[in-house]
Amino acid sequence: MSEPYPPLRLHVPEPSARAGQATDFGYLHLSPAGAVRRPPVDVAAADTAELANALVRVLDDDGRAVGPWAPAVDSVTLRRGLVTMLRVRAFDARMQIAQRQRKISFYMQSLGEEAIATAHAFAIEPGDMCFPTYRQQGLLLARDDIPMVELMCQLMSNARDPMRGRQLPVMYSYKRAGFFSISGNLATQFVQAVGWGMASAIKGDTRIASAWVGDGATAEADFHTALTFAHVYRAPVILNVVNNQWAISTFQAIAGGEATTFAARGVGAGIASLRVDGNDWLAVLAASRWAAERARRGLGPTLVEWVTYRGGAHSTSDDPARYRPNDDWPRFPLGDPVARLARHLIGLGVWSQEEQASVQKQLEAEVAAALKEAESFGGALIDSHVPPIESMFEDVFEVMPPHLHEQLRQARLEWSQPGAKAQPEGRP
Ligand SMILES: Cc1ncc(C[n+]2csc(CCOP(=O)(O)OP(=O)(O)O)c2C)c(N)n1
Ligand SMILES: [Mg+2]
Repeated sequence: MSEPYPPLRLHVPEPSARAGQATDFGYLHLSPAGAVRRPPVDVAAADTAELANALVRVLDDDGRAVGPWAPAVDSVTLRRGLVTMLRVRAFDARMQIAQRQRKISFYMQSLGEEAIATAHAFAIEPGDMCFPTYRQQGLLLARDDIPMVELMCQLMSNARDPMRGRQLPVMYSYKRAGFFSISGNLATQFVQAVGWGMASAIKGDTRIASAWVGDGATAEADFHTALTFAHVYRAPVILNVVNNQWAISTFQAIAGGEATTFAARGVGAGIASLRVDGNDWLAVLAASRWAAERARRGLGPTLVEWVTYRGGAHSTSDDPARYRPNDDWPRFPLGDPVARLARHLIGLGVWSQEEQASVQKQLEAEVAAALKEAESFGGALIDSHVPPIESMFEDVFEVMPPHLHEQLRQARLEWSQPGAKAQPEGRP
């Protein structure tokens, strides 16, 4: 008689460590810098299977750029790349404090992930359209035409908020900068980007799309739907998966990153895919250029998994000390993207610790001045600022319909009653 089967059990993935313990980062399966081959842009999707399971890296432990992925990039661009990352970090740090000071209600920083959005911004062209999540502020802060003060006004929903308070803080929107309105509904970015890329091809345009999603959000059906459409129609799109190891308090293994990689999802869907060191500014630049070139040449989509670590809390409403070790980020084997690029530039003789300290000071002054200016337009929570009642009704329809006129009249009347809680600013 054969042995009876044991009772069935489900596997529930767990991170190797929780608070007070030490994470075993062996699960990351890293490749040495320079070890992964760089195929031609017209590679068949199936021939990228090995690349989707390895890790494309350029900067080695001594800060040298090695291997076939080392991009051609001049020292002016490299310096700009580093300053941009420092700018994002300075902005994030100040906004984090501003939330604690009750100047803004909510913030989401990209600490530790700055290389991904900033280097990607250097690899795409004006007119291309990014469909970002809330952690790609680097795409905007890499540009000269987006004033920092305007982002702060958005965070404050004040009189100069380009979104007029109709988006949650952090959910920026900049058509002119190729930055599609951020949606809080995760993974919608993927279907929208593929659709936009398909429309670009249908119109015979040359512009490409860049889609963004986190490790956790790949578990959404939209992610898989987008992959199917992108593959079938060879949509001109870069499919970015930022694997920062966590989805709020949920470890990436729960979204399916334990026994396979997120990049391998792309290969399974017939899409050329790469797994890349997201803390290596040069690797991000090189892989983004490679993917953009494929899209622009009509070779179809590329899925890129950027391996990184969410250095800070998920948002200002989160406390990661409750679910992961505090020293994870300093112990993360791929290090700090800022320190790694700085080391490379110092090695090339085009940067120094002293210059970094002085640039840091300048950036902090830039951020402080922008915050002061933003506050002058009202909106800091601590000032109990209440926007004019009219702003609730204006700019919804091109011409305000009669029923809104009537509601506005009633609202004005109610606000003017004695005992109304707060008096909004009147309008002449
Ligand atoms: C469809 C949907 N489900 C759930 C949420 C709530 N939520 C907001 S952020 C988040 C975690 C997302 O994690 P990940 O995709 O890894 O991105 P990260 O925050 O790490 O950048 C969740 C579950 C949401 N906004 N939308
Ligand atoms: Mg995540």
